[in-house]
Amino acid sequence: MEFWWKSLVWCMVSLYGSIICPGQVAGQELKLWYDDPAASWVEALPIGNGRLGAMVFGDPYEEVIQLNENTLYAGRPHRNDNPDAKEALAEVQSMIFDGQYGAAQHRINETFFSGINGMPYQTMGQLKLYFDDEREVKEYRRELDLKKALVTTHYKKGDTHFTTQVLASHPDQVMVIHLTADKPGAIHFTALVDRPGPFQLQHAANGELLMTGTSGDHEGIKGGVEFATRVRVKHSKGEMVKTGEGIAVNNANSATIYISMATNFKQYDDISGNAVELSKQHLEKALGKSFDQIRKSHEEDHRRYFDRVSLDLGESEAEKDPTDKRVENFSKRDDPGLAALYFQFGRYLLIAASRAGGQPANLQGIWNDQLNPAWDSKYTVNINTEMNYWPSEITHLSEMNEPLVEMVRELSQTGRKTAKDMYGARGWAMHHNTDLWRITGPVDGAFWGMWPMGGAWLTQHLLDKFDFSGDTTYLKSIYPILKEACLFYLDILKVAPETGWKVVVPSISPENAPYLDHDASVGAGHTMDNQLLSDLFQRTSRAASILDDKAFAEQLKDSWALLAPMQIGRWGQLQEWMYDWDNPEDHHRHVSHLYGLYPSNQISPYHTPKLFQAAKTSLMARGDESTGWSMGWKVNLWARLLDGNHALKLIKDQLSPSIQADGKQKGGTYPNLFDAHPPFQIDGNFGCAAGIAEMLVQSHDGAIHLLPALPDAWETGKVSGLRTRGGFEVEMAWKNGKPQKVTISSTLGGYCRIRSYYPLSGEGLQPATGEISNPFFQTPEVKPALVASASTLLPLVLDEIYEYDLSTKPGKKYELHAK
Ligand code: FUC
Repeated sequence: MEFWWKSLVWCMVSLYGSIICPGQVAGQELKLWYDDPAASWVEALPIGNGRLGAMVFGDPYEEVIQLNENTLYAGRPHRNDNPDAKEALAEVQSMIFDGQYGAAQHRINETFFSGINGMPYQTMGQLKLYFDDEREVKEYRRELDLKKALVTTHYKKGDTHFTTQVLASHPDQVMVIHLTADKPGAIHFTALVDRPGPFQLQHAANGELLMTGTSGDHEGIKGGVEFATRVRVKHSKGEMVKTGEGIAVNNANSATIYISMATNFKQYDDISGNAVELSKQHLEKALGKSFDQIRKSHEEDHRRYFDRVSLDLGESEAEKDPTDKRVENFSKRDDPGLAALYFQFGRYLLIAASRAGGQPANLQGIWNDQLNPAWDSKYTVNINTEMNYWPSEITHLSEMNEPLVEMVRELSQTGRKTAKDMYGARGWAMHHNTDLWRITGPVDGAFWGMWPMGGAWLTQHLLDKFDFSGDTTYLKSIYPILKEACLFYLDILKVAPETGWKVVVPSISPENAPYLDHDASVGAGHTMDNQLLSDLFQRTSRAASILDDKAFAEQLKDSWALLAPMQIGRWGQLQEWMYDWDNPEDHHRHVSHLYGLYPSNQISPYHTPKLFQAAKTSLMARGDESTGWSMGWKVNLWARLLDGNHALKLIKDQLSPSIQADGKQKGGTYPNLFDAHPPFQIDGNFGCAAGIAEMLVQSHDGAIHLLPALPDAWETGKVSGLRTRGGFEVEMAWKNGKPQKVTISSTLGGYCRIRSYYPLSGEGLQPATGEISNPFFQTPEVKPALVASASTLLPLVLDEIYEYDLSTKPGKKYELHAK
């Protein structure tokens, strides 16, 4: 009786009121939890405040907190253009138009590359806590609470219960570890910091550990990022002593460890900051606050964003299991809650990795334990960086894409010289990669890197932010970036002699080659390039009209008219190339030509049905299983193809364990829910989270489409807080696949068009007539597709739809019901 009572008190007290004991059913709580410490980095749990990141292992004998600061990159300000490109350009273009693709690729490799391929993002190192207590561990549980943004580890040694809580605070700009026990004087540990690269360590005043150093040299660029990490311990009772290189705390009731990290990085061309000073300022401010004070403002700050969206896809028995077991079994049993958890984990990661005023999330967000991570953990902009931000608008985290907007602004500055020196063009240019230094020259060689389209894709995100917010002051602030992106393409487009279309040359269809015909990747007029320019010209033209730059708006319309149409090839597929080179056996991870279907809205079941069918044929041929991010993309693509069951199949493929019985890894998910390319790449997390939203609400195709791609397995559920173009917000409950109660909130007012597979009723709801007058629901103009053979087209079968118009006022809510 007494034991029962005591454990209940322990459960309640130690978890701040959430009554969860080890092994208990977590219900629909938004937690990742495990009954073992992390044995590897992809089992550890991520925390972050946008700038500082950590992976928490939860080890009761030797705790590891792996540390990151997101401006710690190798190298220093530099550029990577090769001006020889300008002279070779005309020659390369005529080689391509002559069909000498291999020779053109060879010449590009000689003249376009500088040998500098971007600088790696580097780990800060790790903090280790040695507990020096070998007693057996019982009642172990560690968890990441997505709502509180808090990692907690509990266990019992002897008859003492220990709790460790770790968080990364945005308001206080420090990370904090709080160690407690339910017996007085039970806290003992030694803290040490180190890193896999060079560093200096000293004991500063007040028992503080100070680690300093400089980032690595790379590809001939000398390391210039100076970093500083400070670790300071406050404890109640007991004592604190210096030990060799560390600090030891003995016999304390509790201890709070403050970690402050900073670098000298100010901007891509300025590293004149003072890491030692800045880390000290952050630390000293935070030290004045107790753990509870820091935790409280941290939680408030995090929940301000996180709580905007809730998602319930139904409960199941599976929720009794730890998260890694749920991933293991996801494809074999019904566990809709794991999809909802994964969705919210994506939102959690975006809040933790991308905060206004800082750097955008890179290939690993902000979490990296190496000095030379895969693909340098920088920014690959031929899919990966964009995918990181797919969930930002629809899942109501628009503030989190501000670092991306700023990065594009900076690229528009550095990219001007690239446009001028390499192409003799106006405007700004970039290729398929960048890093902290905002390099804009091509990297990695022609096969992968000869793609001058980064600016065209990234600017779409700037425009999306406007379409969701309707903020014309913001539109004005990004307009010069858009205009100069257009100027570059207006200057470099060339007429393809055989077709007369204006095309980008040289370029690639990322990172594929038409192996059926030849194996060089470089060519002209690839479908994705045409689609990107169609979006860039049309959307910038619309922005120009809004902002009264009429002449430019007209020029862009005229230029759009000269671009190539999409083509449907010999097996009914959407052609990836200007020529019908597509191989039906091609399972390449990139599906670049399907950009027109998602994230763009050029391909629609209602407006361009032939292209819709051709896109489906192409996607079916590409297959399902692939790298993590490729599956994340396909979730969105199947959602846009209005096939919820196939989208869920992709989620199941993506949420299957990456690590196989033989130790080999495949595209999938790690035990900590990180996406596996493999290796870990965060884009897949974000891509799939966006895809789940896209299955529930879409707004790109002339209306807000409710439950456009709901799988049979999610027949009952609720969602709130999803955002749409035109500044609307959707809350909705559904049963047997049918929307029950739908609440539309309007922030901008104006007409709202609603599309549903079921009839709806509600005050002010009118059957839709004619074109919708709200400009945010306008769909793009698409040239008629060229079709090789109509007999190869898939038959089009669409569910019946009901469309309504609703006149809305800003700040008002509208309730709709199933009829
Ligand atoms: C692109 C992809 C790879 C990988 C890399 C970071 O090059 O083709 O699969 O995701 O980016």
